[in-house]
Amino acid sequence: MAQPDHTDFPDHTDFPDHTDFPGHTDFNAFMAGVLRRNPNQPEFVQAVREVAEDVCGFLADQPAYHHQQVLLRLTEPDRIVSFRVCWEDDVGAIHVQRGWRVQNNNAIGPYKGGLRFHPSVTESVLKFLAFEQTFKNALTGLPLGGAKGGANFDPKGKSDREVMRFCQSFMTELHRHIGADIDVPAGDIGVGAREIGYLFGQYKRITNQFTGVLTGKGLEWGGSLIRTEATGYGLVYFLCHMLATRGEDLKGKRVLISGAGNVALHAAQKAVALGAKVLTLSDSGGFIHDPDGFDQEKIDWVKDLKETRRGRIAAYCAAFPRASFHAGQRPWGVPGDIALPCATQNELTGEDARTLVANGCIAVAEGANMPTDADGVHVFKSARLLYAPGKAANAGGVAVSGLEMSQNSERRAWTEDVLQQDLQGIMATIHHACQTYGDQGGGYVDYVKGANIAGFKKVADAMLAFGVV
Ligand code: NDP
Ligand code: 2IT
Repeated sequence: MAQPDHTDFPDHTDFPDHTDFPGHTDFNAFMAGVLRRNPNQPEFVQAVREVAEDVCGFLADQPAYHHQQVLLRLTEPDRIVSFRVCWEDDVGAIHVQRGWRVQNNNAIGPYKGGLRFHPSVTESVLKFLAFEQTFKNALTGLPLGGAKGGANFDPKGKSDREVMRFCQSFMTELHRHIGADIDVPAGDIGVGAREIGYLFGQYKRITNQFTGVLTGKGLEWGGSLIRTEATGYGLVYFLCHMLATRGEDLKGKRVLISGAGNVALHAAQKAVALGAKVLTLSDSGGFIHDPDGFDQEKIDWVKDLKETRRGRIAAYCAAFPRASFHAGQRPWGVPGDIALPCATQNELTGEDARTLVANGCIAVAEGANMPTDADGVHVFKSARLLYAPGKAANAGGVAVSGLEMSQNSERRAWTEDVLQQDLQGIMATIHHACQTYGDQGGGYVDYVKGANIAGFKKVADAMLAFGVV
């Protein structure tokens, strides 16, 4: 019988013995294959490794999945579209950016996931995000596949008109690949309400259709209540469930938050509302430490600074002189009980994790996607911290995006009460799924393992039903 070409696409060597699954050995062989096929894509390999570490063990006595190479198939995106985005700045200079949409998997629903506009965006970053999104979306219990897209465009320092022209140019190509039942993008870093407006306006103009093709829309044109708040609020709901397993709550807890964007500020808002003392926020310039804590008024001040004035976080200290700004640093050295990384990937290293543990931190919940590097994850697991990966803890955003899609389909808008209840119910369900698959005995839940296996199982079962495609 003809063997697959081992030099081209060495999937056969990844699982040398199809009748057996010798666990750890296969994990190494599997990862060697992932590395070979994805050279110079460290973020993607990191995200796959984190899932494979747990899923390979789970597969050991699940021949149905490993005989069908489900994990291997999940690590090859269904497709990646890459395109040129040209735009003209306010003085007439022409710029060329690169745009992408990575459609990772649509086994359980239309592709779904955000768009990121940031100079650090590469194919590797978007592949890791689309891969993680696939598991996250499965955890929500909603019919959503996994995707991510974006461009290496930096909205910072650009005028509204420049951002508009960029968004229009980006959508002029992207519109061919998306649709309310095909792929539904949303926001992420650098893509907020303003960008979604320009993107939706251009989609509607090109196609002459008013559909739920994007989420995070304005309330006047098909958006959902609480979508803006959902990721940060959901993160804190998830955190509360984790704390409750140890008889704790948020009252009086000192919370360190990184970022000062959508996720960070709404997480801060909910944490403060539940009695926590939030001590830090940050942006790419450094972090601010307010020893008095941020109250709602201060959070609103930062929101206005970032969203309306589009300023830098350092400006906070001029308005609130008891606070200090630490240029070029991250907040993880400030003593605190809880850490909520809400900025970007790999912003919390092994060294940061050791500092947090040494300072008595009891819980870490990820608002950002993969903010903790591989070393940091192992530090948290070894210390048996309450540690929730982004794919579980920040799923509230995409969950309410899913609810926005449902509202668009029925051309109705649900009340805030209904949406709040749904969001809280979904976060509780995800927490329960993590407990089910991540319970290590002795009161310790490995939330990473729980999220990986619960997410994998749902997508894998759908893939098995479809046969080899
Ligand atoms: P925003 O653009 O609103 O805010 C991003 C924040 O992170 C800003 O404060 C930004 O600072 C900071 N930041 C971005 N890149 C870097 C970097 N390389 N180094 C240091 N700081 C950085 O994005 P969101 O709040 O929407 O997203 C934050 C994280 O949450 C991302 O990881 C995203 O993938 C994740 N997420 C977002 C969801 C959503 O619904 N929006 C849902 C689930 C996860 P600066 O202004 O200086 O760039
Ligand atoms: O990472 C994420 O889950 C998001 N940026 C939100 C995606 C969405 O489709 O709402």
